Amino acid sequence: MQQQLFNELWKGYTDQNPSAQAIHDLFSNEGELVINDHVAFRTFDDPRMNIQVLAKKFLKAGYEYVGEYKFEDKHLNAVHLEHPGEDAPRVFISELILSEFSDEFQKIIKNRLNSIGNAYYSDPDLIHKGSVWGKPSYEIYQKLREESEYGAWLYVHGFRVNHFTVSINALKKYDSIEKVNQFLKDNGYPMNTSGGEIKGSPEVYLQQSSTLSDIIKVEFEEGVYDIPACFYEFAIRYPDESGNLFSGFIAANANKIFDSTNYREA
Ligand code: OOG
Ligand code: NI
Repeated sequence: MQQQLFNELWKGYTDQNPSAQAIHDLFSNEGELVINDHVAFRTFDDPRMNIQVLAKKFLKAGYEYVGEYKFEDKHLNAVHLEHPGEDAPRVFISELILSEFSDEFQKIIKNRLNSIGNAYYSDPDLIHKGSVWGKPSYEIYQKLREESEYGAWLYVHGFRVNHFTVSINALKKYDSIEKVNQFLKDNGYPMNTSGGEIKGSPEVYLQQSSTLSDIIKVEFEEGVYDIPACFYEFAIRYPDESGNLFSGFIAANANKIFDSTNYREA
């Protein structure tokens, strides 16, 4: 039942980030079944568009809140939702805590958020809408980065799925994160090495890795510039003390996954 929603999200994501489709096809061509462990979204903690607002679409579809996370150094809150009745991907939503930034940073973001009517934010399809605010400024993008790469990314890209995640548990031949990473590197995809290529360990029941975001051309007020968009993630889960596969997220892993969208030269 969630298939249509995830198909739409996949279309928007792969249209913008062709490497995700290419990697998906590489695994399919190896005879692998590509299943999504989770998808992730980013937002600001402004009450017009915070986690609760983005979660609405999923709550309506039968999802429930399961986990809560905090990232002090990145000034983020996050939650994850699961669908109790269906084999649907987990949904991870984070939000930037604006009050923890400089006055100037807050002013820039507030101006952008106020540049459109509040009705835009109550659209149930907000999660597909991307940058609802029109052309960004490259100078401001670079300025926001001094305080938050996440904030700068969100200022430009707006509301869209930030990554899909391949479940390594569902792969046959590529049955470890080491094998997956090697396969990606052999095919020329640069990996996020922040905190090491593999985030987590069997001891915390979750290992993750991700590609670096695709660099795409974005039209700014000042002209067209190459900047990072979205990435593809890979996750393997292990049984916890209860004997069931661990289903949550690990803040220390996630903290480094966020860095996949950091600005870098093309
Ligand atoms: C989310 C980073 C965290 C995970 O699986 O722990 C994450 C983001 O980059 O928006 O995806
Ligand atoms: Ni993720």
